[in-house]
This record gives sequence, structure tokens and C-alpha cells, in this order.
Amino acid sequence: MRFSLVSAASLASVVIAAPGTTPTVIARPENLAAPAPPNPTSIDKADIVAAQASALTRSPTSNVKGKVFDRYVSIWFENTDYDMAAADPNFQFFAKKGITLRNKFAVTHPSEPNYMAAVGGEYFGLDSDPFTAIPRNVSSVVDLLEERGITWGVYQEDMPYSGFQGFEYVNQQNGANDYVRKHNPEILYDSVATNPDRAALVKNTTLFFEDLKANTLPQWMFITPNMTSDGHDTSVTVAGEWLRNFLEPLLTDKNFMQNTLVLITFDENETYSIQNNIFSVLIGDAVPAELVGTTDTNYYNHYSEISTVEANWDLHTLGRWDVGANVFSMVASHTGDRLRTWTGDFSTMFFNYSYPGIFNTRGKWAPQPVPDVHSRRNGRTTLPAIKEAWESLQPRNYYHGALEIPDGYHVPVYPPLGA
Ligand SMILES: *[C@@H]1O[C@H](CO)[C@@H](O)[C@H](O)[C@H]1NC(C)=O
Ligand SMILES: *[C@@H]1O[C@H](CO)[C@@H](O)[C@H](O)[C@H]1NC(C)=O
Ligand SMILES: *[C@@H]1O[C@H](CO)[C@@H](O)[C@H](O)[C@H]1NC(C)=O
Ligand SMILES: *[C@@H]1O[C@H](CO)[C@@H](O)[C@H](O)[C@H]1NC(C)=O
Ligand SMILES: CC(=O)N[C@H]1CO[C@H](CO)[C@@H](O)[C@@H]1O
Repeated sequence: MRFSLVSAASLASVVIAAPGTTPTVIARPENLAAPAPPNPTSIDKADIVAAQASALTRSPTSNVKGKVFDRYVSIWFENTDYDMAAADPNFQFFAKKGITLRNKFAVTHPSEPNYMAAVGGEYFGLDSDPFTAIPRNVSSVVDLLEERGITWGVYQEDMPYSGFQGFEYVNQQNGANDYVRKHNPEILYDSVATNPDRAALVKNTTLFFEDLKANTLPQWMFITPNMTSDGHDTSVTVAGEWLRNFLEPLLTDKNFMQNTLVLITFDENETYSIQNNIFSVLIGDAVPAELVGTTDTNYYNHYSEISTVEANWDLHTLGRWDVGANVFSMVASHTGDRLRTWTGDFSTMFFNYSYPGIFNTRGKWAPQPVPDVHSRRNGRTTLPAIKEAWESLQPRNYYHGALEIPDGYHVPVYPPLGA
């Protein structure tokens, strides 16, 4: 397969440095420094029990009609190369009932920046899995959903209580890894973590089953199995078995399937030296019968997960990489979003390491990127609150390819779409 670039200069790009030069290192401002990771072993069991008793949990519901689906659920697995996942019998079971996305790519390595990107449209140079807190003034997809009255929830298997902000939580019986903050996309955003009403929507899978039973599941969900179940500490076989147990009963559950689109995906490919192609499947009662069992070969990445939701509910955008990302074609064919293809050589695009940014740990610091407050995509514009917060920092044609991509950095979207 060959994809490629229209031309390097027309690609959306990151303002870092001219090709071949060393990126400018700007002193890291005090207020953007990542907080030191708390020592996980210092999490006292008594504190957890006390916090469990008082943790705020909310399960608001809504029914905002979408153009193609009324509920969107993504379920994330870990570190598996495309072929390994595609060969697993349980993943195959779901692929036969849905649409296989053959050319969906992660945006970098390792895990945390991929989760961060999938909800915020940017990974801010993050190139490892530390304790990260994104400044409050940075928005994520939940800001877009809330503006339209669409409810959301994040479900994390074995998170000890709703809104838990610790670095990780181990199994109390055997000490094995259970919950990790790096796989919890919304808690990374202080705009969620520091807002108690929002943190109360970040819950564990015990509460998923309670919400399911009570028919109080939200319209947008992100589900992360624990470190055993998602394959991280185990194998794709364990991940596939977990998924089969979890999802198969839901396929016929009326409290779950309400014109629902489910994305089964992986965060990243395991092998760093090959393209970061990840196995993904779209499934659910929102998938039209004629597309069941088919393969979609369009180019997608984690930013497509935001742009597809934006297209479906006609949301505003974040003005980041979400704007240019391809909308899943089963949705784009109804919303009129144009799908683009690479026209040059795609084979050298590995997306296997991070460009500079505020969270880069390898000395490649770069200023916090300013969203494109004037972005337009098929009539969708940047969220007014984002515009208000960031407009004074324009003009910075950050996401629109005004500058060339520095050598070797793989910018994670297509050439710009235009209006
Ligand atoms: C899940 O979260 C709830 C609410 O905070 C808490 O009471 C419960 O103990 C948690 N369940 C597990 C298995 O940790
Ligand atoms: C992870 O989840 C599975 C079931 O979903 C459970 O059996 C296991 O005890 C959990 N924790 C660990 C550390 O495996
Ligand atoms: C990315 O992949 C290319 C091609 O295999 C390889 O040369 C490079 O070392 C990889 N980078 C990292 C950071 O693994
Ligand atoms: C966003 O918040 C950070 C951290 O508080 C601050 O340094 C930065 O100036 C803010 N940016 C804008 C545009 O308000
Ligand atoms: C593009 C692509 O598929 N990348 C790699 C991901 O991992 C598998 C290994 O299972 C490779 O075959 C792919 O080339």
C-alpha cells in the first residue's frame, strides 16, 4: 500500500524549527511543569476506603439525535501490532460483525500521548507515560459534547472510586497493576479533573454495569479495561477474551444498543520500527447491515475519533488535529465530510515518536500550541469558548501548515482540508 503527501510544505505542521535545524528550546515556564508523580505505594488503603465512601458519582442522561448514531463508545486495548490483533479469534469474531478499519494509525509512542490525543486533538510533545496534568484552559471533546447537551462518561476497570486522580492503583489481593492514570484520557485534562461535577463522570466499570442496568448510560463513552484485561501486561489473547465477555452480551442489550456505534481499537502498534498501524473495528446497531463484515481502507488516526463525533452531532471543533482528521466513512457518507487520501509516499510515515511540546521529556520542549480559532470544517467552527480563551494569541497558523515539518517529525494528520 502506498499513501503519500501532496507536498511536505502543504502538510499541517508544528512550529518547532526549520528542517535540519535543532528545535529552539524555550525555558519551561514554572506553571506548565508537570507535577511530580505521587508515589503509588504511598496510597494508603484507609484513605482509599474513606474516599470511596465520599466520592461524587453522577450518571446524567440525554437523548440528542445524531446524524448517523445516537451513542458512541470506544473501547481501548494496548500495544498490539495489526496482524496480531487481526489473527485473534475473538477480535475476528467482532470484525465479522462490523467494519474493519485497515488503515487506522496511532499518532505516536508510547501509550499516554495516544489517549491524550484521542480526546484533546493534540499530545503536546508527550513522549513517555509520566504523571501529566494538562492546563485547565485546554479543552477536550467533552467541552464540545456538553455545549450540545450530550452526556458523556469514562469507565475505567478497577479505578477505586469516581474521580480518582492517582497515578495508578494496584490489585489489593495480588499487587498486580490494575488501574493506570495514563490510560484514562479525560483525567489527564485539568478542565475535567479539577471540576468535581466532571470528575464524577469518570467512573469504574462496576458503575458501568450499574448504569447499564438502570438504563442511565451516557451518549459518549470511553472504556479502558485494566492492565491485565487490555493486553498490556498480558497478551492479545487475554484482551480478546475480555472483550468477548464484555461486549458480546451488550450486542443484544437494549440498554446499550440504542443506535450505538462502538469503536474497538488499540492505542499503538507494539513494534516501534514499523508503521504504527492499529487494528480497529466499528460495530453496533448503528452500523448499516450492508457494511457488516466489510473493510474500510481509508486513512484514519486517533483524531478521527473526535472528528467523527463532531460530524455526527454537528459539534464545534477544538481547532487542533481534530479539524483535519478523516471522519469514518460510514459517517462521512451521511454528513458530507470529504475523505482525503495521501498522494505521495506514505511508507516513510512511521508516527513512532513525538514532536516537541510542553510535555516532552527528551529536551524537545516547545511552547503550548495555540488552537486555530478560525478553523472551518464542513461548516463546523471552533468552540466559542476556545476562541475567547486563545484568540489574542493569534495569528499562529499552527495547525494549517504555514511552516514546513521539521525533518523526521511525523505530523499526525492529512494535508489541510480547507473549508
Ligand atoms: C467503583 O467506584 C465506586 C464509586 O466511587 C466505589 O464505591 C466502588 O468501590 C468502586 N469499585 C471497585 C471495584 O473499585
Ligand atoms: C482485571 O480484570 C479482570 C476481569 O475483568 C480481573 O479478573 C482481574 O482480577 C483484574 N485485575 C488484575 C490485576 O488482573
Ligand atoms: C521509527 O521507525 C523508523 C523506521 O523503522 C526507525 O528507523 C526509527 O528508529 C524508529 N524510531 C523510534 C523512536 O523507534
Ligand atoms: C493556559 O494556562 C497556562 C497554565 O496556567 C498558562 O501558562 C497559559 O498562559 C494559559 N494560556 C492562555 C491562552 O490562557
Ligand atoms: C502498517 C502496518 O501494518 N504496520 C505494522 C504493524 O504491525 C504489524 C505486525 O503485526 C506489521 O506487519 C505492520 O507492518
